[in-house]
Amino acid sequence: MLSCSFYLVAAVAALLGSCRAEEKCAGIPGLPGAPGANGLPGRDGRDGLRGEPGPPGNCLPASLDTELGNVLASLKHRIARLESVLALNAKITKVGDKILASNGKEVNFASALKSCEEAGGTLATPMNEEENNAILGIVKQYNRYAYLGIRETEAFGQFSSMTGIPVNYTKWHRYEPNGKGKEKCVEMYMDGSWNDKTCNLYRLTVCEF
Ligand SMILES: [Ca+2]
Repeated sequence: MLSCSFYLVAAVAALLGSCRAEEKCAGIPGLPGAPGANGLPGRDGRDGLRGEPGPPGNCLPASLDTELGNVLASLKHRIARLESVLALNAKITKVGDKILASNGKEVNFASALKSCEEAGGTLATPMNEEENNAILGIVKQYNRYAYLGIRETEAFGQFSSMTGIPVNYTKWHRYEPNGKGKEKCVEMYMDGSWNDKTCNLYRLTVCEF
């Protein structure tokens, strides 16, 4: 019995002794823990290095610029010749930067304005004596009164162009305007003078471009 107990104690002592000798015991590895929560965002980093220069912009090379310039000059020359042909045939009248033209139709103010706008212009609006005379030339050519691109504003006796600009130049006939708010449109007489008139009459359409 004694020898059995001795061996048992000796075996335990040997086991403890071997653990002490290695300072740690080899156990079963534990399960991995759950992932931690995300940390706060870090601070901004420092500026990066300067990049390479970008590609060149859309500037045209000088040679192509010259070529375009020649094309434009050629187009301008051609358009000028076409204008001369149209003017020769009394289809258009050039005055300053404006081109005047009529389709020869006599309609009410709204229809006349619509025709001009659909063609990319507006009703002829004389801004000075030269332009008034140019419109008069067309009025005489067709021998018809024409509506001008001038209308009375909400304020009686005040007239403005279709874009709302008050007219500085005027050519009222004697005792005109006399509509007192009842003649909102303006017609040109055969002598180039103006008369405020109702807008529902049939007058020559003269456009400016
Ligand atoms: Ca009148």
